[in-house]
Amino acid sequence: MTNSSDLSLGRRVMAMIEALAQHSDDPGRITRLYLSPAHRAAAETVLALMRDAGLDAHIDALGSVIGRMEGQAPDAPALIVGSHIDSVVDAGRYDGNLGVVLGIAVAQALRDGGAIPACPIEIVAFGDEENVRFPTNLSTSHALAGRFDPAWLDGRDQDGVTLREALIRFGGDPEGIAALARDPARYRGYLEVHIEQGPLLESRNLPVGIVSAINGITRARAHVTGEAGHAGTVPMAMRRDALAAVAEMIGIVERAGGTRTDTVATVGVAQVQPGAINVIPARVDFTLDARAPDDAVRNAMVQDIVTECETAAERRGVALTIEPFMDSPATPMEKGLMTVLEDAVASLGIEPLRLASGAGHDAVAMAHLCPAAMLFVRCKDGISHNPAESITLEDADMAAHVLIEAVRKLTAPV
Ligand code: HGY
Ligand code: MN
Ligand code: MN
Repeated sequence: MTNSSDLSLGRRVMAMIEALAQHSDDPGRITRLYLSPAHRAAAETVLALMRDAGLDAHIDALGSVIGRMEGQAPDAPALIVGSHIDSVVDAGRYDGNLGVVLGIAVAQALRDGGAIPACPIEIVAFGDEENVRFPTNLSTSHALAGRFDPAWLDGRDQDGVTLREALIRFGGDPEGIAALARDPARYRGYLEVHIEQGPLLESRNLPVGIVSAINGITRARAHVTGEAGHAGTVPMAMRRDALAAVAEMIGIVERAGGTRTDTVATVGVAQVQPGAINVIPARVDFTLDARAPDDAVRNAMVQDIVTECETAAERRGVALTIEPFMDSPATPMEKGLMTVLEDAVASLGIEPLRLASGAGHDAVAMAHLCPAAMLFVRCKDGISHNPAESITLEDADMAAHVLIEAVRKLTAPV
């Protein structure tokens, strides 16, 4: 069978993408951090879209939006299709959102086609996949897998607001988190469709690909404390300049990340205090994000970074503290589900290509609950975490048809 589509599914997907793109905490760009007002508005839009698609939908205690389509056998293990609706700062409109609206479009297409799946299907819009606002690790999907860390509730954002306080303001329920844990016996699998956020599919002229594994991630918050002083009077040799120290440390991170072709390391945030042109910086708070497909390689790289930064801090007479808050293991996708996705891709006349994911995803957390697999969708120039992120209508439509084929196969009567 090949895909002689009228693109109507793709158009439905792109329309829902635009509906979600309206919700941002920053005028003129897309920023939708976990539990922000824009996240609340987007969650309510997803709730309405799910209900329009015939799903029984609600927003859970942590702010995830859950839509459920009953099957012929209500107690049969369900299939989950999901992704996230939170974003980074000045984000693109497809990262995460695409996988959510594709799930909704597929559920609606099955219902409109009169298909009643053998088992229930749940569509989920997670809210804390980027982990940009709080020092968490895929908190909303880990909660479904029964792995929510209560310490996350006390984590603070850059304004000092705790996750607990933000959750209550959002309308969530800290006391209801434990009950979110799902029984593994009641779930047959998790599928996530996501933009590739890299250039491989485009280079191979393929609209979609099957994810083989997701790289491991270490994230940490670091703090360097030196001594404020007059920029005009303190001799260079007598300074304890926190920003000059961090500049050296950023070089250490960049070199460590580049020692292998399959590793990366990034300092994405650096906040300088007091931040005046004529004051020697007293303190810098910065972040570390280090990744590799192999956990031993990642851990060795992180250890090298820490050791070299500590040496630099000592030589410069500044204090360095490093607070790791994420240790996300490299996660292979489940072979059986990968084969279902490969067969679905091939049935539409596309060469099934397997590729690794340098980006993290909720599938890492969901793999603790049930078998998990991902389908990647080509994105222009591989750009993501950037407002220039884009996909084509045709690829959105193709992804929807692949997902329909896979969902049909996984929810067929046995
Ligand atoms: O950072 C990541 O890999 C993902 O976008 N959260
Ligand atoms: Mn994402
Ligand atoms: Mn992302």
